[in-house]
Amino acid sequence: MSKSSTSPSRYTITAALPYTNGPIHIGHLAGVYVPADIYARYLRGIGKDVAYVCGSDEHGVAIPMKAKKEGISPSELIDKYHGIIKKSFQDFGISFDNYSRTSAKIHHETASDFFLKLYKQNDFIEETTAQLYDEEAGQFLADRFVTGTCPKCGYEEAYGDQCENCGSSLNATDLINPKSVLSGAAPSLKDTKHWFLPLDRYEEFLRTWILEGHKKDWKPNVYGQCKSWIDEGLKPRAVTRDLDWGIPVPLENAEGKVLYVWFDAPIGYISSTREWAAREGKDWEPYWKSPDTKLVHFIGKDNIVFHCIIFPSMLKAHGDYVLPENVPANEFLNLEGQKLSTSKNWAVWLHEYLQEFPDMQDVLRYTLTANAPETKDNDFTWKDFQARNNSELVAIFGNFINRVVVLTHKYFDGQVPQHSGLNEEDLRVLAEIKKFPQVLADSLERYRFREGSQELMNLARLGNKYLADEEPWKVIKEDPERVKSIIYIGLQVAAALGVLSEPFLPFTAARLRKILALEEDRDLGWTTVQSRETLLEPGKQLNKASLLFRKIEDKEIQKQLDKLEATKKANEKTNNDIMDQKETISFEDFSKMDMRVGTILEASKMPKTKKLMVLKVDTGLDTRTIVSGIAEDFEAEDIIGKKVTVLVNLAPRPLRGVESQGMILMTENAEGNLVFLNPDEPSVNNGSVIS
Ligand code: B3M
Ligand code: ZN
Repeated sequence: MSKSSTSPSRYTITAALPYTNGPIHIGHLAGVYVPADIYARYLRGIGKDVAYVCGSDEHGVAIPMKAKKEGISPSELIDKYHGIIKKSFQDFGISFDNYSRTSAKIHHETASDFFLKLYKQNDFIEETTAQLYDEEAGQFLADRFVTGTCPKCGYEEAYGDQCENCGSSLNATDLINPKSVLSGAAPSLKDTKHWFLPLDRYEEFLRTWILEGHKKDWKPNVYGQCKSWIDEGLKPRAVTRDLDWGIPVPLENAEGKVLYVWFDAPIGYISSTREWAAREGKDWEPYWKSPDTKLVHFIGKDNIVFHCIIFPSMLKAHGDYVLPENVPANEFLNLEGQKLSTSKNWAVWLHEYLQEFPDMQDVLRYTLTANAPETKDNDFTWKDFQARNNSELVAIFGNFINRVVVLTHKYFDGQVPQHSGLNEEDLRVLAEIKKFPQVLADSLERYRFREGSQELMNLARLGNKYLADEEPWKVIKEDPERVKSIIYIGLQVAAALGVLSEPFLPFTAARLRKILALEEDRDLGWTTVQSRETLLEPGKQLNKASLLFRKIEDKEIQKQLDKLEATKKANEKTNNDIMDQKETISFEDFSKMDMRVGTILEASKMPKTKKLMVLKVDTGLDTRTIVSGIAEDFEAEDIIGKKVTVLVNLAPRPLRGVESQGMILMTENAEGNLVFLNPDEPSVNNGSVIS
């Protein structure tokens, strides 16, 4: 394949380190691990030097929180899920060169050294500031220990360090109405010393490197998020925390303080590379410091700010590292129309899939790639999974291979026939085969894995259609010589599939190469599919045919749907578990609130957010703007004219640049969907006081 002379020879590919607070599910696979694996396998296939690294992310507040919930220690929790995650990746064919873990000694050393270098270079601001503190729990509230309303988008379950709705990175003190996850109390403020990375100092560097340098080659969803953060102004971010779980800050007078998980975790890519290089007897530094290394981070969209703004600023400050060439973040995958949720068990867990669909890793790989949320959130349905398998993998790819191999055994004792001449259609098919390595490379080099998977299926279609058009099972009666050419051509397509399918369908490719007895053919690869005249030489003895895919029956899909239905019922029951009553208030406390009946006059979704809607509400007192987090539950046109209950004397607050002047009161139904609180008597006028 024609590759530009400047294309790098060495690649470091990283995949987001999964938290060891739960197993891997299809959202992780579709967003990060399957596309990264396709890319790594492809690059190896074209002869590149690849380090594909990952590992478990074992620090951060999410770990002790989950450990407490499971009644075990954080160490027991990380060992449990590190084992489950690592094994499920192996069994699913995610071909990391190394899968490490951030509790490893080599990572503590690497992260501590990294921190100390920046500290000694005065790259941090050391400051004592007032941080959120839970008097009842007796501890500071960092990250997931506190939730509140995101000041950027109004999402009401934002964490202290990040808002999962708009992806913003936050300081806990930014949250509106913060609440301790430990005690439910409103936190107080208490002074504490931390070290801050002054991101504002890197604004010019980030503008040049990203906004000018990667305007064309970074995905619009990634570039857009970076631009809005940089344009909104970057602030210093604390890179240490008051926690007892994590990497101790390697300084005197820093007892009880650890590195912030998002400071240490990306350094985990470097320590995983070091661990791999030590094991392989390689030098790790070229993979992170050589200018002819291409660094690519595979992540989900909620990790963009950490991989495009914070970690690159850290690498820049350190001074001798390369910067990521691309960060092709995917959007989110939903399941049967609902957001995937670890806490609600609304997921297809990888380790469970592998038990319930043994030897069908490639069916899930293919379905998740063909429907990948590359440019917008997408939905996984079990019906589609069945259709992708039955109508494409079985009916096209598998059917073609089985036919051509069975007929080779039936007519030629399993030997590749020596043809006596090729006609125009035969030559056209041979020419088509030669185009596919470049066609696929063009998709994969641009991280378009969905497109690539469909191009691969087009190669299978080419073979399937050729065979169906040529009908060797009929021609054999009157022209057996012709059948030699037909089967010869069909087998050349099969051999090309045995090579080019490997990045997408590694298990299938291995089985196919075995059927075609191609394992010993060491030099048959991506470039030779294009350059070599004959991929399968006449006279070569094939192994016996075996089915590459099997049909998935309706009852198997129904079993999965029933499983999700049971989860939904269990969640409804939990939803109905009534939240404890809040602390008692006085009548005068209550009487301070001024609630009125209002009517929604206008409604529109707020751009670039998932949950927010901007409403114009007639409160009887006036017509005002109110921003409400209801966009995932209602369409704008459906709520115009609706009577609502409005808290009219709530202090106005800016949400994503729009001033919200009040709050619409909502509650949830049994399915967890939002519903309005409104008078069931339509004659109640706007402005009527609720008391
Ligand atoms: N552990 C995954 C997440 O935010 C996080 C990625 C770290 S990559 C350095 O879900
Ligand atoms: Zn937000």
